[in-house]
Amino acid sequence: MSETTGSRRTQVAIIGAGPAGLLLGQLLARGGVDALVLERQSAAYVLGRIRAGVLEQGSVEVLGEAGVGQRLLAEGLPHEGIELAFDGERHRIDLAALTGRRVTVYGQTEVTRDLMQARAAAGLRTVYEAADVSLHGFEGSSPVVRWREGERTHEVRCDYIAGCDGFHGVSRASVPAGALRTFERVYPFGWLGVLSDTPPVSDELIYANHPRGFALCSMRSRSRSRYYLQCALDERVENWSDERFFDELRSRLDEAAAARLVTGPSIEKSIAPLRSFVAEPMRFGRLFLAGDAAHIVPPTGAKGLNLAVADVRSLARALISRYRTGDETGLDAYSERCLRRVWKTVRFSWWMTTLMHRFPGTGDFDQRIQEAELGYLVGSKAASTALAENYVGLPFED
Ligand code: FAS
Ligand code: PHB
Repeated sequence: MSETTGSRRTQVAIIGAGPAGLLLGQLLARGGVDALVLERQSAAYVLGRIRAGVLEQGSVEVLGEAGVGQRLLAEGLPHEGIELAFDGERHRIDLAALTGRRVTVYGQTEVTRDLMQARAAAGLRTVYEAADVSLHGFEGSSPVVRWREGERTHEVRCDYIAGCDGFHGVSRASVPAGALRTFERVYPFGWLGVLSDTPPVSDELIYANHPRGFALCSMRSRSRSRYYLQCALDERVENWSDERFFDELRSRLDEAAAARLVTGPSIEKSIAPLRSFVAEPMRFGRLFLAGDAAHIVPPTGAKGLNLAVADVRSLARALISRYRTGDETGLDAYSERCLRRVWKTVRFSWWMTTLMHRFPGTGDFDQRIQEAELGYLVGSKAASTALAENYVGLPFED
């Protein structure tokens, strides 16, 4: 029988210690707002997940504002272009020339590590391995969050709950049925990803559209590469030796890139499904959803993590304003403001996925349309600029 220990109090209970939850906690702390972060997994488990690799310029600026930009600025790799490969050739999209902005390659794992260290250094509390987290009373004015640590049940009373617990979290699942409208598209393929301590095949990212399927050459540093292959939904990681992976990657690259590919033992290998998903609205009384808890994009546009940063930036500003001045207009505008940018980014990620992947059962007509769009894209400054301004990140609204 679990026993309930004393009830704590905080201003904001944050569910999830991924990048969204930790960044929100960091921004709130700098704004004088108290928050408790509750995470289902251990810190080591959270750091062990290999996810995003590209930060928009706006995300870099927000992480700087949060006081966790030092290592990012020292170790992050500024990238001023990406390459699109098709028909055996590579075409550079000059992001900086077309938009005046750039992206930075810096792994999500490192962002999360920087946020974890900053939170610990400030003596701010994160409960890891919080089991059976449950949300209560967020439709009223005194929400309560409960969880279990071993045999003990704990609870915290708060003013607001931030659901930063990802796609499979408890927050969105706690919203009353019918109060939520969801939109979803599941893609008929996944991404098989490999991390290896080998020098990247190119200085910039290569997105390849090939008859055998999509491939992406990315990196984490000048000595650590991140590669992805489009794969069937029923693929299993154990069917892919390192040798088979790199042979298939080589077959999807142009000759020059294939010749430069340095292979080495994989230090991580995983398959991720691809989906587009949006839940509307992103607020329910005193519960606010942010990041993957509210939306999912296929990683083709490198947007998942960056969208989470944008949500959290807006929510932190609204909560700080509410506590400082009592002004709740930011909170009231949060959902509609985030969703305007979310849907534009969902569109871009869907477009990039549709453009670069081979869809099973695609007819000849659709194939020719894809080839024509690629040819137009790299030959038109207007079309390349449209890709570039989405890739470097759309402006924040507030
Ligand atoms: P996260 O899922 O990162 O964090 C949510 C946290 O909440 C997790 O730590 C989880 O353990 C915790 N949690 C869940 N349920 C809980 C509960 N009941 N109680 C307490 N805590 C709970 N984006 C890119 O831009 N590029 C990529 O290449 C890319 N690859 C990805 C691969 C995979 C397999 C996945 C799943 C996502 C990928 N993404 C990628 C998207 C990813 O980077 C997310 O956008 C990013 O992690 C969003 O951060 P959060 O919203 O914090 O969600
Ligand atoms: C990555 O490095 O993990 C990465 C980069 C760009 C993407 C997706 C993933 O579009």
